Amino acid sequence: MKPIIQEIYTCILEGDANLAREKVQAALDEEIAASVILNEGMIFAMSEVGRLFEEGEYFVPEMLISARAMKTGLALLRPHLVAADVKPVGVVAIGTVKGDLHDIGKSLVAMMMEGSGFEINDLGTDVTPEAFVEAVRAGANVVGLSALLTTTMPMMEKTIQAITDAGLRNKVKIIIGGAPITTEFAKEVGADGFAPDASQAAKLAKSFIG
Ligand code: B1M
Repeated sequence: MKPIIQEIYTCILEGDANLAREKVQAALDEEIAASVILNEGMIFAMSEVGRLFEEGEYFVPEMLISARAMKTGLALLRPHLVAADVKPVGVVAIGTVKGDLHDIGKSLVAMMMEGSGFEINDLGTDVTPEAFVEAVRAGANVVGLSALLTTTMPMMEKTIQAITDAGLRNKVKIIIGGAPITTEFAKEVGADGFAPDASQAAKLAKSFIG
């Protein structure tokens, strides 16, 4: 691993947002690919934060400051992940389901989809099934549901059910994802597909729109 990537990893693990901004900029200046900075430095650090939380070494405040450092770095990577001047191929309504406040993975998926030419309607976190239904009524062709908690996974099924009950299920493709989600779960809840990461989510959305 390049020293600068190791430094980015450490800044995020330690939640130093200012240093994370500085180091991510330095890595970009060294012409290291945004995907390498993201996957080998930043996402790797967040996995370690999760491990430390599980082991009782980190608590919610530590997770929060690491998330803040991650977001600071992501803001710098954004223009590199999102292509400019692409004609929209479709509209994606994306959000983290009701009860769930994790937004880093969802925002990454939104960025990669934007980079693939989609117009993004980012509904944020803690999004009710009704808000997703409204977004489909407003013209989304793809719905992206994110969940990071096992306790909020059932909300994905409720959201899909709400879209079905509103008579809109045949108007959209529904993609779900997040750390606890699997292909089997996606089939069980009636989603059209599951993607394990942001770039595969973008590819899947594109394959649906053709
Ligand atoms: Co939370 N948290 N958290 N947390 N948190 C996890 C998820 C956890 C696994 C930590 C752990 O125990 N190891 C655990 C869940 C356990 C479980 O459910 N089995 C957990 C817990 C327990 C909690 C609280 C309950 C803690 C508490 O209060 N006691 C609480 C819940 C709050 C709530 O949501 N109601 C909580 C709170 C928080 C913070 C607010 C402090 C903070 C979030 C800040 C924020 O997002 N703004 C936080 C964080 C940072 C984490 C960890 C450490 C990191 C998450 C992250 O951003 N990862 C996380 C541990 C972990 O994931 N290892 C953890 C980086 C991100 C890039 O990855 O989001 O997985 P991820 O996204 C990936 C893929 O999953 C995929 O693409 C992305 C990569 O390209 N993907 C999709 C995501 N969405 C997709 C959608 C798609 C397709 C792919 O299609 C639409």
